[in-house]
Amino acid sequence: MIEKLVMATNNANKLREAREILAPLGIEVISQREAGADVEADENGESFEENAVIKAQTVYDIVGLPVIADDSGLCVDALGGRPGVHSARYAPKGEECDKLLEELKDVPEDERSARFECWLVFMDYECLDVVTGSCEGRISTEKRGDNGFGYDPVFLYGSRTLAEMSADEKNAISHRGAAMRALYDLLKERYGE
Ligand code: ITT
Repeated sequence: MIEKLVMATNNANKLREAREILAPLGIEVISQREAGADVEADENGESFEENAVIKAQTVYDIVGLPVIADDSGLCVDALGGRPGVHSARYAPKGEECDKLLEELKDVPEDERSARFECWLVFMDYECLDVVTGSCEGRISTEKRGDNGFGYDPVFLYGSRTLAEMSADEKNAISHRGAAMRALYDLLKERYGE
């Protein structure tokens, strides 16, 4: 089984979550910077999958070790799936929840369905795998909770926002948790325990 992966991301929260999810499964995750790849990929793809492959390839070309890359985002039904692939650029960091609440201010509670999606790519020599995970919920009418990052304070899973959950609780139901566990299953099948 693979014991070490490089994660192609500059998002410290994603890195932390990947470590929390994969460490108990025996896989150490090191950051692209720790691996010597201090780069920002040009995320000009039109889909989560394309962008995840671009990120993985950018870092793999430098480090030459097994790499994972996560492209993820929030798709809001009342907005036709926006911000979707543009979630990171929807608003300045720290202002994304307020902007979303403002955009949805006239949308009734039963029309506020949304989902987080995660496309996770594994890249190694002659090897490219893509797995996905999603998390269904609704957009709240106010921010709640201090945990997590990004849109977590306005994403309701049941009666709580993701920002009101502990790290373990979020990882157990999140899009990233689902994708990381799917990747683990795939690697286990290929490389054994
Ligand atoms: P890297 O490209 O370096 O990995 P990034 O933050 O730019 O970092 P993405 O392009 O995949 O990553 O954008 C994902 C955005 O979607 C992220 O910045 C958040 O705003 C949002 N997002 C993704 N997963 C989330 C989560 O678990 N909780 C809250 N917001 C999330």
